[in-house]
Amino acid sequence: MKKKIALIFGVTGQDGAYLSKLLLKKKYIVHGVIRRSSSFNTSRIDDIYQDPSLKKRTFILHYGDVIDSLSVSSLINKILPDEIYNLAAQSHVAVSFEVPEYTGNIDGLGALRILDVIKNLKKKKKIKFYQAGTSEMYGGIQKNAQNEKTNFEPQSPYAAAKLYAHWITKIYREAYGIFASNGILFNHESPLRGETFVTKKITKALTKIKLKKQNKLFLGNIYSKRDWGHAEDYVEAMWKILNSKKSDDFVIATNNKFTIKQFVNMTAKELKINLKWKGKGINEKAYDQNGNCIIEINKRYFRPLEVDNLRGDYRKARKVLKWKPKKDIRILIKEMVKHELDTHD
Ligand code: NAP
Ligand code: F7E
Repeated sequence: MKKKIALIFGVTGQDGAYLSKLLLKKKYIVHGVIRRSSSFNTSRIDDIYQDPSLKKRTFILHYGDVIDSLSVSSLINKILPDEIYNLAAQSHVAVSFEVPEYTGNIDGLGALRILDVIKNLKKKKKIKFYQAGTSEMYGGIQKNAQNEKTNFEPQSPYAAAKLYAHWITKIYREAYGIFASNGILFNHESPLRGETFVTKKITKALTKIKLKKQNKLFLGNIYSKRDWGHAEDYVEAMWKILNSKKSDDFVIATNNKFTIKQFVNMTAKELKINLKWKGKGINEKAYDQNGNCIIEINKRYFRPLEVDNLRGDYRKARKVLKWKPKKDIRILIKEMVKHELDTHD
């Protein structure tokens, strides 16, 4: 049987790495797009790298960028993949307030650039398209669990850009009959998570504090709530979305939410640190069993607008895709802490 061909934009990121590994296991030929960088940016995929001198490669990397239409078009025309996964993004919400135009260009227009090439190729090859949407699009003050019918109320340049990508995907699906689907993924984490996201920051810092290699961790708003899943489960959902009968939009989540403070407490417990919280607001602090202050709040990490309360209702994915999360927050924290203990320098 002919092997399926996938093209991943954003292959060097957390999800790109897990998705590549999943697709290789499923016997795909995987093409990944990497950006030119002055230092190596491939650490997450080094373990599956295949030397270009190898004859029958199944994992092939190309230089490109979703803000460069020429590279997007020439890569798609050359590879003619069966499936395209658009994971490319400036994915940090707080950073998007610093670089809003850049974020809009990558996270919003990036999707359009890919979709338009697919549209023009339609007669030559039917390519399926996955757009990496986000729970941040819901934003606002949400009371109930969010599903595919919940209104969007983005609260950051990142979320606004992703919402453009969400709608343009839907528009190209409906206007041109392209198999183009949106995943609306809630936060998902792993040992491969970027260092500045809160779960990685917490697991890394508390491990270092435990090992006496760091004194203190500074955090922002510890009362926002997130629905955290494991990236390994979520890339499986991406694949199921593109291999479903019909293109559509799906919420992928766990339907459980925790505050950042609860995540801190669970991580501390895993590391056998006895935490005691004292004070309120910006003066809230956490102390270890020896009375050392190891966590403080710093205004620097607060955002101009916050998304307070996210919890995803993934019933549609469970019914249509037969998908459900396998790893809960406790397993996630265990894995992240183990990784930090195993790799600390
Ligand atoms: P990530 O670790 O930040 O990875 C982002 C990827 O996009 C990296 O490979 C990055 O390359 C690449 N990229 C950035 N700008 C690009 C450009 N101009 N052209 C081509 N590639 C570019 O993000 P992630 O956590 O894996 O998330 C994957 C996708 O899902 C993102 O679109 C994110 O916004 C979205 N998402 C994530 C979550 C989550 O909780 N993780 C939830 C919902 C949606 P470099 O390595 O060179 O920077
Ligand atoms: O923040 C609070 C912060 O940066 C989570 C991205 O993958 O998921 C991610 O976006 C919460 C926020 O993730 C710190 O204010 C407190 O309420 O880990 P985060 P995010 O903003 O939810 C969505 C679904 C995506 O699509 C994004 O691409 O934690 N928080 N103190 C902090 N956050 C950070 N980063 N650092 C702190 O010190």
